[in-house]
Amino acid sequence: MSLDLTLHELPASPNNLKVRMALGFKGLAYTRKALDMSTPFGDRSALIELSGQPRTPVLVHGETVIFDSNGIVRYLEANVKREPRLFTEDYTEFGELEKWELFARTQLGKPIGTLFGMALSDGGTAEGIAAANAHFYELTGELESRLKENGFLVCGRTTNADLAVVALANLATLTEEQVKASPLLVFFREHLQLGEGRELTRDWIRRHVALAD
Ligand SMILES: N[C@@H](CCC(=O)N[C@@H](CS)C(=O)NCC(=O)O)C(=O)O
Repeated sequence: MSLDLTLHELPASPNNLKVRMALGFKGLAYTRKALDMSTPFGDRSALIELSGQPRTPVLVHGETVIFDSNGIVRYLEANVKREPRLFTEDYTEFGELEKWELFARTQLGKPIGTLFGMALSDGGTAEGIAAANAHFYELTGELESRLKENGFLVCGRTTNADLAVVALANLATLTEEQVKASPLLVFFREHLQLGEGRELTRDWIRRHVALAD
């Protein structure tokens, strides 16, 4: 489906990956514009002028500008292309779906945020890295049990719950090819692992990340 869609992104970032998986899942073609990162924190002026805030992802659809990854996915579903669905009509399931979005942001995001902090400062300590991995491993245990039922987090199919959690969990399964352009991702490839007993999680990440290609 060809529409006037442009994604302003930081290619290595989880929230941007979430939106690219959503666009791929819905079969929407779009233009990618990477943030200029030639200075340490990147030049945010164009992004701020465009959307009133400094963070990626920002999606432009014709004259409409949308920021925040979950906001963008909701916008796509409600206004651009309903099917295939990333949300649900069911009231209770919708609540479950939003709980997993919150799990990504408030729980899985914690050890990942700690590692981002380390990568962006002094590289952290071996103890700090081990503690973040132990926390991450405990949380992915919840995913592995959940995926045993039918291979998805809610609704028995791909939803934004899967995309939100995969976007972060993917940092533990990065390939050499995927980290080529980003020293930050090299840090994750070297210092974050899924560990043993996470085969369903590993396969579920791989299936969903492929949507972004
Ligand atoms: N709530 C926002 C968070 C956006 C956000 O934190 N974006 C990060 C990338 S994942 C960003 O732009 N980081 C650039 C930076 O601060 O260097 C969303 O979900 O889109």
